[in-house]
Amino acid sequence: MNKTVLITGATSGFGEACARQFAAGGYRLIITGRRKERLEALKQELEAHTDVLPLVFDVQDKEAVFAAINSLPDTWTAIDILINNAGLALGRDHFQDASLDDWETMLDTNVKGLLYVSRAVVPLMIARQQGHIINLGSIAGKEVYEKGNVYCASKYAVDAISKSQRIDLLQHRIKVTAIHPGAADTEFSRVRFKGDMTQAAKIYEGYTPLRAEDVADAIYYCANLPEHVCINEVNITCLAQANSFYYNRSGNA
Ligand code: NDP
Ligand code: 8X3
Repeated sequence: MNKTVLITGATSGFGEACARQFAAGGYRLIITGRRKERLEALKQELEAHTDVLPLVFDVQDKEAVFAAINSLPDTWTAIDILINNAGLALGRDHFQDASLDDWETMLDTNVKGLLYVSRAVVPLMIARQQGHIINLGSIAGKEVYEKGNVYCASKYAVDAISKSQRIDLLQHRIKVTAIHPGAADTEFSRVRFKGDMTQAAKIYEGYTPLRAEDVADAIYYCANLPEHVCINEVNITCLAQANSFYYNRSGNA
């Protein structure tokens, strides 16, 4: 096995869990994020198993994204799988109260960042007439919930972009899979509530949420099917969650 996977947002949560899972499966890893020290620590941990190339950039920064991908060493340009995972929610407020800065950061990261990284990597896949793009959407991109407004909008956009990538890249034999998880206990809520651990913990009260490894398992499964098979999308929640609104918080799930 000498396939290469590029994972955005590998410093935490789903991305970090994917890095471990794909390393265990023998993939070569390009791991990206803004927190350099975390990328270096992950490289140190995983390089006993596989080759690891850390790249530090902010997906919101168009020039930095293209500079990083366009200056990949020749031995790293054959990217088989791109996991567009970097993303975040900021705030959970009614539309009329929400911060415009938070809205812009979510759109710049979850939508524009995903577009920049995809546009930078897709030519490398087209040149080889093969590849697999795996985009992290959310159940928030399937059903809008109160106070979800622009985060939900950003994930609806990921859903739409995934569908259109699948159509436009069809002739180039590139698979596109959208993964739509429900509540998962990562750093996501701590980031959303800007370090307020009490508010973050409340999200997961009364039930067992998904773990990052659960989502990485689903991603790994989708990435390792026969060449002629593509799972187009996956909606994945914990046992206690039916959709964006209905949770079983009784403590029995
Ligand atoms: P985490 O907060 O644990 O991880 C987010 C990752 O994204 C980090 O590695 C972070 O790296 C990276 N990231 C954020 N902003 C940027 C940026 N501007 N440039 C580069 N990297 C960035 O969250 P999750 O693992 O839970 O989230 C991963 C994805 O899954 C997100 O797209 C999220 O919206 C989605 N999701 C999460 C769910 C959940 O309940 N946890 C459910 C459904 C979807 P760094 O800070 O080092 O840059
Ligand atoms: C994260 C899941 O329900 O917090 O995308 O929006 S939710």
